Amino acid sequence: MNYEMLILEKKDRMAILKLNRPNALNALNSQILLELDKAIDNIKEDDSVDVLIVTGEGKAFVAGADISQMKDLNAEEGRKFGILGQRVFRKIETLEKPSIAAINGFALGGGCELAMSCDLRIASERAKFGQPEVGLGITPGFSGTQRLPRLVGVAKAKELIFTGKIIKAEEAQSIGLVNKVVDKESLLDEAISMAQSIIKNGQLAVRYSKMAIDRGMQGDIDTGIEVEANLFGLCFATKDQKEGMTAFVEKREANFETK
Ligand code: CO8
Repeated sequence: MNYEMLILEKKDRMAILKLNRPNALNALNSQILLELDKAIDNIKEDDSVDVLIVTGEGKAFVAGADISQMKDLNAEEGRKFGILGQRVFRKIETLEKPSIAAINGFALGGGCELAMSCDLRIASERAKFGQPEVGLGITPGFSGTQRLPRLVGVAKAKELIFTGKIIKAEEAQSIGLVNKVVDKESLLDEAISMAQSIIKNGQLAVRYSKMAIDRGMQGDIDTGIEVEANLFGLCFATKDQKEGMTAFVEKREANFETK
């Protein structure tokens, strides 16, 4: 599969997906969103991939949805464009495999929303975050109004969205928007190292854990607890559970089947 605006590299059970439209700070137009959609399908189906890393080429992660493309849209076209981005980001969020956003620079508007659709976020110290849409006369449209309050709490999300202010990586970490801030040079290595720490474990257990957390966070706690009980039970039908526990008892490293 050839991409014009993405670079997809696979190695060591990881897929590294780089948005590659640096002249427009990787702004999300329909083409790049449709390419992202295809790339996620490809990663979902590829059994050689356990973890997805998303990053950007150049000085931006993503500086938002493409303002030039959106400028003259009518209400129906705007709605459709919003739904396209929402659908692609939801596909990333619901991918069984864990995802890490390696945020190399500006993550504004749709860029912040893309980062939030990943499970984990590592930021370069130069990264900047914000939902500046109200300054353009629109609301966040790729589910930022839904994911930001879930990540940082309602009051902080309202502050960021109502003021449109841009915050630095350190502040993003202090409010829980990013997991870790690292220097610019080591960003990708840190993301790869985090991916490796995930890959060494039983992948079915990782995926079931993701499913339990996500289902639980979106519903009531009793349903979440029931989901956990069922997935926990299911683990005992896997070779990974037998291997993981046998390896512990035999005092050796586990060698998981799903690797
Ligand atoms: N869309 C299109 N082009 C962009 C975007 C963008 N979001 N951001 C930057 N670019 C382009 C610039 O136009 C410029 O192009 P050119 O060289 O042809 O003039 C090039 O990228 C480089 O940008 P700058 O010269 O502006 O670079 P600076 O380093 O001076 O500034 C900034 C960097 C501060 C990031 C600045 O580019 C900026 O403010 N960008 C816009 C940020 C923004 O407002 N983002 C939110 C967009 S709205 C959104 O994401 C909504 C998502 C949901 C949509 C739902 C649709 C219905």
